Amino acid sequence: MAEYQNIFTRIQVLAEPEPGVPVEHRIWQRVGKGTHNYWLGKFGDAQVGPIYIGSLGLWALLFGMMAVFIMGLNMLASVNWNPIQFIRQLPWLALEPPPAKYGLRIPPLAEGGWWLCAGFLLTTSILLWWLKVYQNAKRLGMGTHVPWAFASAIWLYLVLGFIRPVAMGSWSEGVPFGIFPHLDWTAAFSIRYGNLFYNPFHMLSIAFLYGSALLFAMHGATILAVSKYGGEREIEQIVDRGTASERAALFWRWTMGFNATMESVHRWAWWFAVLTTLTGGIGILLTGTVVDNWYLWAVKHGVAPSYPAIHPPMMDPAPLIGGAK
Ligand code: 07D
Ligand code: 07D
Repeated sequence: MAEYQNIFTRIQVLAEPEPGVPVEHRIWQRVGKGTHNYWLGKFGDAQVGPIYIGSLGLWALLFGMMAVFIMGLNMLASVNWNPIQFIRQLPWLALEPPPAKYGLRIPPLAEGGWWLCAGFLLTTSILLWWLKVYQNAKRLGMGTHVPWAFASAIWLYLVLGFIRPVAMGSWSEGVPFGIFPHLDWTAAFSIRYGNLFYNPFHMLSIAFLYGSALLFAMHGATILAVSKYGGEREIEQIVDRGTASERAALFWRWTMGFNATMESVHRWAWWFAVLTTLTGGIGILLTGTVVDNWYLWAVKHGVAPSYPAIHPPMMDPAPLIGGAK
């Protein structure tokens, strides 16, 4: 007799692998017949495959692998091709964008040219993967909510590495590839532009990010709590509200006087997630292009208090030290 727990484990029902609905194929076929994996079954559906790679998927993987290869080789070169040091220092290694003196020109490979190549390949890969996601949604007769949510993340990525550098007239504004180096860039960016906390779009992005975590926790917890009444069969509960939905709704009405519906909670989740990166991208695009110093902006608009008059007037220090404009 299996014990039913729904926090960490699930009961695995093993049946013949499900091939999925037939879809029209041109060149590509689904690869494999599908098998079951016990450990994956702990996290999701135990069935693995069949997988449909398709032309878009194949090209996306190839471009992505080339990008990672270029990043890896540049990082390896930066530790004198020593594989031990490469592994030891990996989190600190970087492939940096070109220096400011090159503007938007093509620099030599060793001075940021590789960064441009890797960025171009990574962007191509991500855009092809987006097309694949869109195509999959269409082929399966689904709505296109997943690709549009993904597009919102891609918007922030493009602003960070392409749109804003172009608007600023310099590739040097882009983000380096590297685990800690990209965090250093993030901190330096905030300081350079007078503290990103005062950027209202950073505030909005944070509110949606925190809101996403809260909604995810509330929704996940609610559904698990009513799964003994079949609550995880959400579609059935939308079409024919059963005792699971009734209890879940009542719980939230008792708790806070209002409840989402089985459908609307997913709309909340989608918008909160999408708006995190949508507002974030707007905030980054405005930084340095429209607003040079968010602290001074906040003082001007009455968001932050100015320092007492005992100090000389506060100026943006960046132009004095020759920072990129
Ligand atoms: C859990 C889905 C799985 C995805 C994972 C990421 C790579 C990178 C590449 C070594 C939630 C796979 C990682 C492929 C390897 C090389 C060259 C998603 C899940 C596990 N960041 N960031 C991380 C990226 C930016 C910031 C981690 C990417 C901005 C802060 C990981 C991008 C700014 C912190 C990572 C990107 C910024 C991180 C974990 C692109 C402002 C952390 C990510 C393409 C938004 C955290 C050491 C994660 C950390 C972290 C990847 C952009 C800030 C390496 C791919 C420039 C403050 N970022 N990031 O779990 O631990 O995401 O850093 O734009 O504290 Mg970042
Ligand atoms: C990066 C979308 C692009 C990713 C894509 C994925 C691959 C890998 C591989 C699966 C994450 C491509 C994937 C290539 C595939 C595998 C294996 C999404 C990305 C397409 N901040 N901050 C945000 C907070 C500070 C700064 C957002 C908090 C400081 C900068 C978020 C705090 C300074 C930027 C947020 C805080 C600073 C941000 C990111 C607290 C640093 C941005 C949202 C409590 C000293 C970004 C407007 C997101 C942004 C951003 C949160 C503090 C700098 C809400 C909670 C003041 C420069 N910050 N931040 O979803 O949009 O990112 O800003 O202190 O650029 Mg911040």
